[in-house]
Formats: sequence, structure tokens, C-alpha cells
Amino acid sequence: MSNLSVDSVRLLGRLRELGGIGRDADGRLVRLAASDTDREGRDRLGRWIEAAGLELAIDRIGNIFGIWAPEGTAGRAPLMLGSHIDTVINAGIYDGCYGVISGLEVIETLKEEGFIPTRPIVVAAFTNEEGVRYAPDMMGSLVYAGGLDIDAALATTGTDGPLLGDELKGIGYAGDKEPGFLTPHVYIELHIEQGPVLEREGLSIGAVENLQGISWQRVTIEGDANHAGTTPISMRRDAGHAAARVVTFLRERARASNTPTVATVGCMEFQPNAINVIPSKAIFTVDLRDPDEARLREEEAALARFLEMLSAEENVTVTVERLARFEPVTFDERIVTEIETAAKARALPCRRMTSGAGHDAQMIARIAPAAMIFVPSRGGISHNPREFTADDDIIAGADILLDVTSKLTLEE
Ligand code: HGY
Ligand code: MN
Ligand code: MN
Repeated sequence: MSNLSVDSVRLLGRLRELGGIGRDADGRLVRLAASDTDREGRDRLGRWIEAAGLELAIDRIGNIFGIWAPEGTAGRAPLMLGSHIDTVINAGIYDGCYGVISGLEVIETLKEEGFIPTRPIVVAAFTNEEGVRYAPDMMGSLVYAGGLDIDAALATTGTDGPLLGDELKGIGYAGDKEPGFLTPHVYIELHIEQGPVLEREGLSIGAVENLQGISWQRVTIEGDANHAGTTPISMRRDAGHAAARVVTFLRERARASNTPTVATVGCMEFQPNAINVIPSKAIFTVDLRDPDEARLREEEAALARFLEMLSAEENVTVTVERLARFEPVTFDERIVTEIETAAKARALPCRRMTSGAGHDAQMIARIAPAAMIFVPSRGGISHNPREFTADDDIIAGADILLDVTSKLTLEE
């Protein structure tokens, strides 16, 4: 079907329209899971889904589905196209939204062309993929795939306090469908790469064959508050200094490892957080990732050893809470090959690659054959308002999604 193409004006227009929803007073894009701005984005997507003549369904964790089940396909497992529309803080407009809007666009294009699929085609927007307000990330798809109990997920406390279940009720997205109510025949996620590889190699399409493991932890270090001026260095139980040593340890270890291991301390809070008080407490997060499970375990063990040594050396107490842990995932070889074939048919330069970021596809891969399609990110930038993908690449990726979707719903 590589002579068909998506409606680029509609696709790009919606991407920009959704990208304008949830701007704060400083113009930053912030649509954290189950927030009022998340509701606004959800409502807009729901209107597009209904206007396209699809059945709109919401499950108990707020996952949104647009279902196209033409005559004769009812009861067959659907081909599912998905991603997420929640964002990080001060986000770009493409992360997640691109895959959901393109999935809807593919369905609308096929419908308008009179295409008759052999099975339903569904577009999904999963709740709380980013995990910024509620951990773990990819929560909606993890619950959907049976990896996290729905009631435990709804009882999760947000970084700002409220329970997820209450917030979903509050925004009107505590749906009635049981998570997992549709088991996909195949799941395909179109996403920006969020890294530098495709751009650096001058490629248009990434056929994503695997995704690295992710370990999220929250570390709390407790020492003693004391006077910044009168307390000799040798007498300090300085939680802030101990935390800083962890940040340096992680970076130095990852840098020296010559492996794909990456480590990030993204959040840090000192208490009492006063200029002239030695911090009594430091609370921070550690994000460790590696495509190899054994190496990821070794990084976690090395951090645990370091924290033990630190506790003795700095005379502080250290407690660690696990926030998320996902093993590396290998995607479905057949779908990855279909993506490469579709790129070749359109003469789009393509390569196989690993995803450094977490995605809903890694959760849905637990219940269905899954794979991902990447398009280049300018400068490899993401989780940043400078996130950008050229329109041609946006359309090319959506056309590949269209080709693979029509191929997989034509023959079987
Ligand atoms: O953390 C991730 O990789 C994803 O953006 N949630
Ligand atoms: Mn994403
Ligand atoms: Mn993201």
C-alpha cells in the first residue's frame, strides 16, 4: 500500500494543536498524568476519535481507546497503534503525542480510502507513561498488560499528594472497561527517537528491535542539621555532601564503563533547604538503564555497595525505595522486518536500533507481538521544549505506520 499517504495537514495540525494544550503561565508544556491539563488533552483526543466515527472506550486506569471494528471484524483481536499524551515538565510537543495522533491518522486514512481490514484497528493513549507525578512510568500500559494490579496503581500517591484513582475520577477518566479488555493481535508504536542516532547517520526511520532495562530508585540520606558557620567539617553529618558524592559516583562509573549504561539523578531535595544550615536530609532519585539485564543488575549492586560505604564514611543513614524496575525487552522480529520492508519500499533509509527510552510498547510486548518505529530527533533532544522533528520525517514515519498497518490487516 506504499502509494497511499496520510493527510499531512491534518496530522501536523493536530500535533501542534495538542502541543498547545497545557501551557503554564511561563508557556511551558506540562500535562502531568491525571492533572487538569491532562484532562484537556484527553478531551481533545476523545473529540477527534469520535469525529472519526470510532468507538471511544476508557478503562479503569484511564487508558483511552479509539476502536474501528468494521463489519465482519468483531471478535477478532485488533491491531493496536498506541503511545501516550501525558508529558514531562516543560516538554516538547512530539513525545508520545506523535504516536497517538499518527495512529488515529492511519485509521482515518484507511477508512477514507475504503480499506477493509481483516480485523479491528485500535488507537490507544496510555495513562501516565512518563511517571513524573506517579511512579512507575509506563503505568497505564503496565496495568493493561497485567504487570501491575489496577487497585494498587489507583492507590498510588502522587509527588504532589493525591491518589491516582481520586485524580482520574476528578478529571472524569476513571473508565468502566477492565484493563486488558482487548488483547492486541499486534501492537505497533510510532515515536520520536529522542536520541542522536538517526540524525547523526542521516537516516529517516528506525526499526526498533529492543529496548533497554530501567531501574528507578528514591534514595533518602539523613544526617544532622547544624550551623554552616560554627560546625567544623570533621564534625558534620552532611546529607547534602553525601548526596553529591552519589551523583558523582554514578556519573564517573557510567562514563568509565565504556558500555551503554546510563545513570541520571533527575530530582533532588535538601531539608531544611536553608543557605546557612547543613542539610539534615537529602532525597533524590536514581534512574539507571542498560540494554543488558546482567549489567543493569551489576550497576544496581555497585550503587548499593557505594551507599553502604558512604553511610559509614559520612556517618549518615541511607534508605532506598524502589520506584520502577523493567527488564530489557526484545521486540517481534517479524514486525521489525515489516517496518524495514516498508521503509525500503518508500526508499527511506532505515536501520535497526535499541530504544534508550522507556515506552508503552515494552509493556504491551508482554501480551502481544510488538515493535516500534522511530523518526529522527533534531540534536537528539527530548524532554525539552527544543524537542523537534522535521515535518517530512513526521509524515514519513506515519506513512510507514500506515503501510505496516495495512499490510498486517490485509492478509491475516
Ligand atoms: O523514562 C522514559 O524513558 C519514558 O520517557 N517514560
Ligand atoms: Mn514517550
Ligand atoms: Mn517521555
